[in-house]
Amino acid sequence: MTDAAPLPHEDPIAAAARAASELADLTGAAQHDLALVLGSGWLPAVDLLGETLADLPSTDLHGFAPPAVAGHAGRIRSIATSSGGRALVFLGRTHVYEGRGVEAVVHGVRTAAAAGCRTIVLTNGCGGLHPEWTPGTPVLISDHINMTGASPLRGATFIDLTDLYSARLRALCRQIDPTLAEGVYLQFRGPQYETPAEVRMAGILGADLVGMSTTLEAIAAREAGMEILGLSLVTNLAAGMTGEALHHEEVLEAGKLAAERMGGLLATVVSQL
Ligand code: 8IG
Repeated sequence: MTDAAPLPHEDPIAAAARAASELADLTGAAQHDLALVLGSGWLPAVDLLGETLADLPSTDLHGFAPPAVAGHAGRIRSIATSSGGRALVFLGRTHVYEGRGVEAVVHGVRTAAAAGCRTIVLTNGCGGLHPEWTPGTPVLISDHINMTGASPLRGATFIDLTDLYSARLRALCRQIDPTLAEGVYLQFRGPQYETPAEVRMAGILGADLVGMSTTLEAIAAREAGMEILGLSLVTNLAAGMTGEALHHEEVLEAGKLAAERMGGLLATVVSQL
């Protein structure tokens, strides 16, 4: 463990390379093949992914900040997948609203790329805009709207975001589970949940899901040349869609209830990557 976050004056790619080198030492794996970021509601699924070969607090690696949110565990596991690959699993992530800067938000993604991962599965818990998507419903992310006003890119880095969320990987998921819906994920900065008016705005803009993560990670992953699968778990109906207020606890509860389905889905996907 060294600095609390990639330092403002430190090159983020160099910081990720350093973390990846420490990861190789601590896990005994020179390379990892794919990465998964497990967000709210997805953590209980981790035990179904394969045999855990190493498990460490993310703060053991250069540039990772301690977790700020209950239920966001901040650990990293190295897992043997049933297809003979090695997966790097991030349990918890750094969010924009933590105020540590965009570089800290995407440091895990860049570390995964530096560790050799060519594919990344980005998961999150989110609010759903369609009443038929009851809490516990998984949705494939087909595209995103980044409303954070931020970007992980520096300078004139004009990267293409067409097919950001791999059509190939989405089709693979639909083969595994033909009932899977697809939707556009809109990221707000948070940490407050939306007002009902903001949820209506999100719907008018073309969103099906609202959350506080994923889009900046996807952009950084695309910059690094990775193929991206985005999976949301609708843990609650977005604000104003029911008469109820939103609570962080219901988010965690929906995850526990959906763990088996999510774990099964993820394990099957991972075995085919
Ligand atoms: I879990 O309803 C979860 N994360 N912005 N809105 C936003 N983020 C979320 C929500 C939600 N639920």
